[in-house]
Amino acid sequence: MKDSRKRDYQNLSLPCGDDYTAPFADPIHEVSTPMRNAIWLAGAAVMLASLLASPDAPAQDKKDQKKTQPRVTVVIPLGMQPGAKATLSIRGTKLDTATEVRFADDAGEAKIKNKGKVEPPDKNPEKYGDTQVVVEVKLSDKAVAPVSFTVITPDGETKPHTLLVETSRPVIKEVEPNDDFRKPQSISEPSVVIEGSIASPLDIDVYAIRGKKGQKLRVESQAVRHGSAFDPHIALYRTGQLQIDAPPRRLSGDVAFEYELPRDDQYFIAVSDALDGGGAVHVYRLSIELK
Ligand SMILES: [Ca+2]
Repeated sequence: MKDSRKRDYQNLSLPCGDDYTAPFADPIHEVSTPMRNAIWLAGAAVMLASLLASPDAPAQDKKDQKKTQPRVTVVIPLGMQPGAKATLSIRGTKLDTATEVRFADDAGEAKIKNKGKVEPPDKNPEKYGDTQVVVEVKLSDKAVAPVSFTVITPDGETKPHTLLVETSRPVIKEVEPNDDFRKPQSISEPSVVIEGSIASPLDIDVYAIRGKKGQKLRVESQAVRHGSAFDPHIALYRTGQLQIDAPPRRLSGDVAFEYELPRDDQYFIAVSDALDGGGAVHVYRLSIELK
């Protein structure tokens, strides 16, 4: 079943002909040689300064400290709305002994529902966490971004972790099934944030939006930089035509691109995992703006 969905998607990945457009140059190659030298010198200066400043804090000590301190890797889902109540799963290391989840600036109240060990994706507890604490959160209706929380445990308190709060645009939930270009999830508003997940390996989420020639479509993922295991691959189609496939990574592994629409048409934004992974920690937010 999953394989057939994937094949269906690949059949729609037309070869890159005249319609293929790479809207951005790779930003790394835009950096000039004097600029690269300046960046290298700045990096060397920072390294030297850190060596001089902390002669008795070798790297191994820091590593050990990292292992004994509780740490948040990701919150599922990645965000919620002011005034809302939601159940959040906070993943990380050493969170199975959590005694409290505390929001900064009275932005919200959290009640612990349960806590324990979990299986990390890719057997990578350092990156994705092997424990979780599940909390019921009531966010203040006055909450404005950035909202952050910490988890308190007998071993100490985590660093603040960001909960995404969108106050200017509607946030809509991904609705399955949306794996098929013939049955995509239609987006009717010109500016939205979608809260979704690649819930299982080979899952694909297809969003459709109607646009007019000359309008600019801007798409941005929020996933990797917030600790999600989702490795975003985004392709843009119009009816039967590939427009953009895997635009350059920016934003610490997330994807953002802007594209001027070549004609009045229906456009499809296909979101999938670059490594065909999927699961509870493959969460994302997708910002879509048409103007
Ligand atoms: Ca899907």
